[in-house]
Amino acid sequence: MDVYRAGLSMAQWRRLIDDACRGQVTEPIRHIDEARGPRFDAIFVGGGSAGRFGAAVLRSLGGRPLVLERWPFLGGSCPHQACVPHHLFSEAARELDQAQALAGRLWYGKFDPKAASILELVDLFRSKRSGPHAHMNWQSAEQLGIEYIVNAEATVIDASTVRAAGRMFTARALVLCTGSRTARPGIPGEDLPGVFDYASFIEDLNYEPSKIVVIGGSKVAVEYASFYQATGTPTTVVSRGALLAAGGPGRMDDDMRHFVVDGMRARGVELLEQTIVTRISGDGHVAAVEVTGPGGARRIEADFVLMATGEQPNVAAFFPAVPVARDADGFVTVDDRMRTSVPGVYAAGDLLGPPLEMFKSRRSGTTAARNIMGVDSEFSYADIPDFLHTTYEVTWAGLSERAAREKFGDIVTIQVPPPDLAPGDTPLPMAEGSMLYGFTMPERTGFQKCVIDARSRRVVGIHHAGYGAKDAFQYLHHLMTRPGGLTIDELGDMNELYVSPDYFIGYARLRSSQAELTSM
Ligand code: COM
Repeated sequence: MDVYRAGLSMAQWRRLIDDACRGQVTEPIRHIDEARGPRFDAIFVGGGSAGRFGAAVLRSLGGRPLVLERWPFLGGSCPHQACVPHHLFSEAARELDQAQALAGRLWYGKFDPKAASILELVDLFRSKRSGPHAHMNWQSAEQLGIEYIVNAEATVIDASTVRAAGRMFTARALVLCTGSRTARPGIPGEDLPGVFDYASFIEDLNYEPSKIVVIGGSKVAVEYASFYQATGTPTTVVSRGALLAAGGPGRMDDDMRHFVVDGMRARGVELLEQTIVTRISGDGHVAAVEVTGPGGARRIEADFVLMATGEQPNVAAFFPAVPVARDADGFVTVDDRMRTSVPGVYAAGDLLGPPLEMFKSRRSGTTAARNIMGVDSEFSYADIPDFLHTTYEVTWAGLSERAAREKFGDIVTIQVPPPDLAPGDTPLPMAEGSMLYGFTMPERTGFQKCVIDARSRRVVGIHHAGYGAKDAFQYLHHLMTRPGGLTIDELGDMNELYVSPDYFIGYARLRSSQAELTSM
């Protein structure tokens, strides 16, 4: 189907995408300027964040990109199965947390777990997700002028040739951005009906779970378990190691991690750490998860299991035709310019491995595009701000207190609540999103810590569990990583919009007149 210059409306795009997702439109959807022939400056194999943003930048720099995508829309897994539904569920988790905690108080009625349906929320997402999809297709065509083919599998033939929609396309550079999927560890029973991953949970759920086991200890495990429990559905997390250990050490601060994990436990999530799943059992449908851990062997009944067992890259479209070097987990290795080991072939997005975050995809795609167009550009994702959701938004950037001590020796911290007070002793931190907790359950308002190198006075780590600090952190991280960094004195001279979710500006002002900084 040729949609070039067709000027499809959002409603037309939505209908077309919905029909294609249902299998009613199977032909490729082509937005290509046929008059210019099949030769491009770069072909982006995969139309997620990396491909879409990379193509937009390449075109801005005067190049001709082609994006090839197997789904009938651009934007990738983010709006379809990953980030966007996750954010919907996290917002629900936050609201439900308050509804459970304050049940029978203020305007909250008795909490009815039957009214908080996981299936209903998944259905809501499924019924409306083509709205964002349509926007991506419309924007890419109408505002960005990107040429693309969606609803078509691409096969890479060699480092400059790709076949898609029954035709051959060539380019002087390829950008591989085919994403990743959940790695299945090979646990007996993991293929039983009722065992899902974050993608099949969206695609296939057709019943209301009543008892859930989440397998894994990373972000996905923590996020989905928090949501399930917040709906009132009893949830157990089984993790081989300590929960969220992959975020640290050196990344997630120990005190913040404890606040987060203790908070999950306090809300009723059963956490089994250092525990191995030996078998998932059931007759025609999952019925139990068998585990062995510090307490011995145990059988946990469940009618729903979520595999949150890490990711593996999607390489079938290009490997081994283009034999790029890969790491021990199969992810494609690149340098800071996103160049793979094969000349002229770049890679971007989730294909590069953790962290699997959308901004990393966008920036790695745009870095590849710039370099292809001769604009020298580097992107290192070793030091990035990061976040997850429980019933809180949990955000961090820079170093944990422990890692900062190892690196700089003399460290001061600004911490709320301060280390000498228990969370329930003070209603702080309290801000938008936690005001109601501040006056009812002060131990639930949140946690924050700013880590400062005492000698240079530079802020080297920021950590926040609460509501609404992501915006602040993305800008603070930029300031922290400028050549001169961000000092406590500069932080204290900013104008805070009281009461802002993190207390760093006000507290920095209370301390920044000190010649010898002390913690608070
Ligand atoms: C975001 C998808 S949901 S993209 O990064 O805008 O392509």
